[in-house]
Amino acid sequence: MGFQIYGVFRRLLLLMIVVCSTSGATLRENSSSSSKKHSSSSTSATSPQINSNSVLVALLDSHYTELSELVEKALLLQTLEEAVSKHNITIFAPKNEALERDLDPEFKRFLLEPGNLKSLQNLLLFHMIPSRIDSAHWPHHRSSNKSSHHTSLCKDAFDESLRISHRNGDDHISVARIFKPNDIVRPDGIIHGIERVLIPKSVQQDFNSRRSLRAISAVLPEGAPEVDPRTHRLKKPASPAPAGSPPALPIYDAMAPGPSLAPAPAPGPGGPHHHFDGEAQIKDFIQTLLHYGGYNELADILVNLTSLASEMGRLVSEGYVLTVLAPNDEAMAKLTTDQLSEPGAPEQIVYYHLIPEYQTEESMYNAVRRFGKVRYDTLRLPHKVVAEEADGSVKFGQGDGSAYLFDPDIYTDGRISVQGIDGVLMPPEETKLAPKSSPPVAKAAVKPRRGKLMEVACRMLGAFGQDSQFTSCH
Ligand SMILES: *[C@@H]1O[C@H](CO)[C@@H](O)[C@H](O)[C@H]1NC(C)=O
Ligand SMILES: *[C@@H]1O[C@H](CO)[C@@H](O)[C@H](O)[C@H]1NC(C)=O
Ligand SMILES: *[C@@H]1O[C@H](CO)[C@@H](O)[C@H](O)[C@H]1NC(C)=O
Ligand SMILES: *[C@H]1O[C@H](CO)[C@@H](O)[C@H](O)[C@H]1NC(C)=O
Repeated sequence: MGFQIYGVFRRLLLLMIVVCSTSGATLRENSSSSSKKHSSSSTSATSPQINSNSVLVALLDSHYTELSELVEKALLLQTLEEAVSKHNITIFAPKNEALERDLDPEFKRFLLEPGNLKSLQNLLLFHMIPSRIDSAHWPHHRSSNKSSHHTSLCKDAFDESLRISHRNGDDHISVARIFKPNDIVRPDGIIHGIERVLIPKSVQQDFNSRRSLRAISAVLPEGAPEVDPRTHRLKKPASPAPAGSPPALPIYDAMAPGPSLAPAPAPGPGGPHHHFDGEAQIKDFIQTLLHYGGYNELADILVNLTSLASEMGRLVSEGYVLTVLAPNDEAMAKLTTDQLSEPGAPEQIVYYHLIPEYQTEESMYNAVRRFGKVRYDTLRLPHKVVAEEADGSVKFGQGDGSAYLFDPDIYTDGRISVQGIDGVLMPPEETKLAPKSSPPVAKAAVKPRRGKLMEVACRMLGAFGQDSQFTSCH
């Protein structure tokens, strides 16, 4: 009921907007002319005509009420009318829950602030592509040569294409699952329903710099001088570095000394003042990994087996950025017991998958296309990981030990980026040694489920009589 009335209201609103904009155009175009009759016929030829069968009318009338409301709030109707008068458009419409519930409330508030209209417009236009993309034409194979990269209507994201891919039995646009392909089909466009909001980097950056500015200004009154636990010297007073600028020390100076096989410490009460809440961001990305599916082993290692999650949280809190190359569960299952049983091996393995830079699928793909081979630093000094283009994707490592970028941009928030890969990477010298010293463990033994790393770690801890400390082992 309410819906129907709402729909009618919307149609009226659109009609009003169309009438207003055409008559506005008429006035503007013909201010010098007094021949009204002539002018009205001429404007109908020049200014965008909106057909009641248009995809725009369908959008405003659809169950994507949150999206259409935002399109109106962002004053985008006229832009879109002009777009559909020239070409078809494809709209990837986030379902209402994605815009209502799933969006970080702080981010949503940011978008709705009048001063941030441009960010809201960019965000919405990022969901629209200036051509007709019917689901019948989507690539269904990752090495398919059909171009699956599309540029959106968001001009500030011209270098950030949206990729349509097929994985885990579903189509995705960038990170969002397309749950209703071809939901609404009209002569001038198509609407596909997607499960989450796509956020262009520019908007993310605007938001992050705004947020860090606010966080820093909130912290500004300095308390007692602090002693740096790493150097045992007095911490320098907060440097006047601009908000969001990277920390002065290289990330290696900020890392905890030496790997230690220890469960994550319980979070202490009231943490220190951080510019960024790195812990929350890490938690968020691990939640995302778990929801995404197929990355439980890595999540388990980060959270339960080692203190890496809190270590990463601390680094991010201090302003460092990280890209996580996340091996999926299948890849993890192929690790041999020998590869895991050295003390500190899980940390060393994970450190080799952490790149102290913020990279997305897009930026890495562009880099390997442009430069051929790219070497990224890892947190496992001094080893670097090599990336190159292969089969229209990014391939890391070399030879047998290589892995494809398989699930791009699982999580990207401007500080942490998580890229799913289909293999576990080892520094070159170790890939040579590892298979020799350890015949692969029978594959069948690998499937069951507490992670294998967990098993090994629990066994080791058991041997040292520390079992009781490590609740996850029971
Ligand atoms: C939109 O796509 C349809 C079907 O491909 C085509 O017939 C039509 O001419 C296109 N419209 C515009 C404005 O390009
Ligand atoms: C796909 O593109 C690559 C190079 O970009 C080319 O070597 C390969 O032959 C193409 N494959 C098909 C099936 O066209
Ligand atoms: C950590 O261990 C607990 C208890 O065994 C388990 O319920 C939880 O899912 C694990 N966390 C992750 C991220 O795997
Ligand atoms: C408005 O009307 C005049 C005729 O008086 C016509 O020549 C012109 O095309 C119209 N204005 C514009 C700019 O289209």
